Amino acid sequence: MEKHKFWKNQPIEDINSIEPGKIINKPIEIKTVADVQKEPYSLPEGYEWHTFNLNDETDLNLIYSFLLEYYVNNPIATKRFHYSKELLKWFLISEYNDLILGVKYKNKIYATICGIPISVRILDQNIKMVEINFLCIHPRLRNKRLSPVLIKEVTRRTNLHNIWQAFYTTSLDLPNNLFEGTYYHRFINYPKLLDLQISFVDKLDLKLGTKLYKTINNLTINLRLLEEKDCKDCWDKFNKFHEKFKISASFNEDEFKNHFLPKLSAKVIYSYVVENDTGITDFISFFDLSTQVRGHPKYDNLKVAYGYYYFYFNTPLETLVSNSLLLLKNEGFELLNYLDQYDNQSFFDKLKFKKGTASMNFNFFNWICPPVKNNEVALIMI
Ligand code: MYA
Repeated sequence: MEKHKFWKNQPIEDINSIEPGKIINKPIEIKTVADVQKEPYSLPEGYEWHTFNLNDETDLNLIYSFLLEYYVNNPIATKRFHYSKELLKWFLISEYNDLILGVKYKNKIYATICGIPISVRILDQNIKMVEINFLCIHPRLRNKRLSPVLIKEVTRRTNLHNIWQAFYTTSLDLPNNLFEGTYYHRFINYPKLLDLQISFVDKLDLKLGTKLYKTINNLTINLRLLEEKDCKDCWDKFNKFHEKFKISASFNEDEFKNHFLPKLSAKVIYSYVVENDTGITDFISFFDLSTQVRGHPKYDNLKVAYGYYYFYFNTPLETLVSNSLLLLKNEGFELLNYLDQYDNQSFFDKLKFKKGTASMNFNFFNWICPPVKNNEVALIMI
C-alpha cells in the first residue's frame, strides 16, 4: 500500500489482510454529509470543472468525442471502444447528473470521470453505491497526478448525496483488488475477425473457421424480446435468481424496466425472454459496445455485443446463449464477449468461446468483505 501515494490515504484495505475464514462485511470509514467539504477541489489555473448534461446535444457530443478519441491507453490505437451516444445516455443518465464530470480548459474537455448510482448486495447487505467509470485524461495531461483530483471530486459529490461506497474496475494492480475477470470471446463473423487480425482470433483456414464458428440455423426455444408487460414478472425472477450469488446487482422494479427494456429508437440493450404457462422462465441480455476501426482499407467498425445479466429457471444457460448467438447475428453483431464471472464459465467450452488477453480487476471503495470467486459475483461493468 505504501507505494500508492494516493490510495494509501483512501478508505480501501488490502483484501489479503482479512484473516482466512473471518466474515467481515462493512464500511471502512463512516462519515456524515456534514463532514464533507462543500467547495469543489481546486484545479490548475485556467482549468475548470464541467458537469455534462447528456440531454443537451452539445454536451453529449463533447463527452462522446472525448471518449472515442482518448478512452484508450495508446492514442494511436487502430481499434478503440465506440461508446455510442445512445449507450452513454442509456447508461449515464440518472438522478445524480452532477456525477457526470469533466475538466475543461477554454471550452475543450481534458478529462472525465463518471458515477452512476446502483444498488449492490454484498452477502446479506444491500448498499446504494456508485459505479465509477470513464476515468479518462487527455494524453498531454497524463502522469501529472490529475486522477486523484478527479477521484476526490467525484467522491465529494457522491458523498453529498449521502452515498459512501463505490465499485470500479481497473487494469492496475491495486491493494483492494477483489478478483480478476478475464474476457472470453465467441466469434460470429469469423472471416471479418480474421481480416482485422484481432490478436485472440485463431488463424484457421477460412472455410474451416467459418464452419467451426457457425451459429445454429434456427431457434430451438421461443426466445423473444422483453416487453413492458413482462417486466414485473421478470424483475421478481431476476431477484430470486440472484440470491445465490455472494455479490450481485440489485434493481428496483422501475430501475429494472429502465435498464433492460429495449428502446426501439436506440438499440443499445438487447433483452430476451422465454415464457411458458407459468410466466417468464428465462431472461438474457446484451449490450452493444462496438469497436471503431481506423486505417483499415475495408472496415471502419466491428459490431460487438457484451453479455450482460440473465436468469434461467427452465432453459439451460448454454441453450439460452446458443440461441442468442443466432439473434445477435441477425442483428448484425460480429463478436460476443463475456467476462468469466457469474455462471459464464459453464458454457465457454461447449459454445467455443476463446479466452482473450484482456482482463480487469474489480474493486470496492470504502467497503471490506471477504475474497470471492468469479462465479460468486453477478455484478457487471459496462
Ligand atoms: S478504469 C478506466 C481507466 N481509463 C483508461 O484506461 C483510459 C486511458 N487512460 C487514461 O486516461 C489515464 O491513463 C488514466 C490515469 C486516467 C487511467 N483506477 O493522473 P495520474 C491512480 C484507480 O498521474 P495517469 C475506470 O474508469 C494511480 O494508482 N486508480 O495517472 C475506473 C495513482 O495513484 P497511486 C487509478 O496515468 C476508475 C494515481 O492515480 C487509475 O495520468 C476508478 C496516478 O494519477 C485507475 N484506473 O491517468 C477510479 N488510474 O500513486 C477510482 C490512475 O496511489 C474510483 N489511478 O497509485 C474510486 C471511487 C470514487 C467514488 C467514491 C464514492 C463514494
